[in-house]
Amino acid sequence: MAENVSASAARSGGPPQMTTLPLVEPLPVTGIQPFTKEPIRYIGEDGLPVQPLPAAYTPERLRELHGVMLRAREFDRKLITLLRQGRTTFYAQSSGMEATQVGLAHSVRPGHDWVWPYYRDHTLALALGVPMFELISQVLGSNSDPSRGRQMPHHFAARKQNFVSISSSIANQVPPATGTAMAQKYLGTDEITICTFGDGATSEGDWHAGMNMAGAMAAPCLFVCENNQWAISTNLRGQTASENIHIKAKAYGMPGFYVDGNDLVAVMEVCTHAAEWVRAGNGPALVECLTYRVGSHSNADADAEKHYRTREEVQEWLGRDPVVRVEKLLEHLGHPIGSEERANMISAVHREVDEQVIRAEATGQPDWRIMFEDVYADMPAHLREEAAMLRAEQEGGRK
Ligand SMILES: Cc1ncc(C[n+]2csc(CCOP(=O)(O)OP(=O)(O)O)c2C)c(N)n1
Ligand SMILES: [Mg+2]
Repeated sequence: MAENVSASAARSGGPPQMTTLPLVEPLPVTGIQPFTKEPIRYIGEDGLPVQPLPAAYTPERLRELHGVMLRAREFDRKLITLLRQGRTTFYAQSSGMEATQVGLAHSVRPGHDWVWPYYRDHTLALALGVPMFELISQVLGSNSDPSRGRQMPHHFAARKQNFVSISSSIANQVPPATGTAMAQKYLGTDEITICTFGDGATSEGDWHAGMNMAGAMAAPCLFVCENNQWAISTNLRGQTASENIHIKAKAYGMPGFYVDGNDLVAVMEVCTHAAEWVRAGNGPALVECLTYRVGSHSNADADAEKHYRTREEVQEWLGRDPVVRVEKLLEHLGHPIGSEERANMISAVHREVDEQVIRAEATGQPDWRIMFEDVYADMPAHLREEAAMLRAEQEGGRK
């Protein structure tokens, strides 16, 4: 297929030939290798380093990153409250997955690289600098929502960060992510694409199509599996007979990295290494972050423990809290976050959310007319007809 693309491009005088059939080259020795048996780890569960921390992880930097993680955690907590108050209708928390998403953000150049996220990636969005106001406006479907109430709540997009609109359909972001990466390569840019998905997504045909094509075309795409071990009520063993997810990368001709997704430093190091490998023109890479969703799947299954998983399992993973792990590391480094300081940080996030909710709600609800706008330059006849019908209904209702 690669040859066909190149041949047709040559005939049409189109874009330059793409490299065909990339082979997995041995990586430069950096300590970070693909296809490890165990997840790569820098900070143990007790907060002690299990290998030397790179010099960049100063206590100041770790405190800053901890603040990003805690902000996302408390954002989740507050948004669940909004949901329970009936001010929005859908929310999917990412609590427990902060190290994965904040760590991954570190390897992205916001507004330069392109991100095809999935629906649990608001922590990634926050870490990439998407304003909380935009996220809250989207969840509320207010006038200040960049998608103006036309998307399902909690399905964000952020133009400035090249953060593509989230789709509810599992894995259908994967083929277009590969397409984006192919375009980046054709155009000779130094951009890369980052595509995220859950463990459940790897069972979809779209996932295979996107991964296979990316491998065959050596597309500069970093695929990141946020393996939280559950796809609603299906656990990882029910999802695949493979020993893990990253091993599947071998079949697509790309390196597969395995990382402890609750270890911030490990995710940052592995994702940065993988992104640099992709950026250097080696083709795609897959990173599997092993983590856990400690909350419910969404408000559609509020009582997960009663139905498909045990309270003990959740407790075990709560004991591996990625935010607490950074706190333990800071304590070990002699820069602890005191309980009062932590409480103040939490209050500040709660205030921030409250302020942004008030600000977003004050912009009101989008007018019904906008559903017909921004789609076609010239509105087709059938839409003009529907708009006229709705207008008549609205005006009739007002009498
Ligand atoms: C094509 C498709 N099939 C089924 C669903 C229903 N569905 C919504 S979320 C989900 C689980 C996905 O799990 P995973 O990919 O592991 O992501 P997680 O929710 O665990 O973060 C399913 C099956 C869907 N949205 N789209
Ligand atoms: Mg999952």
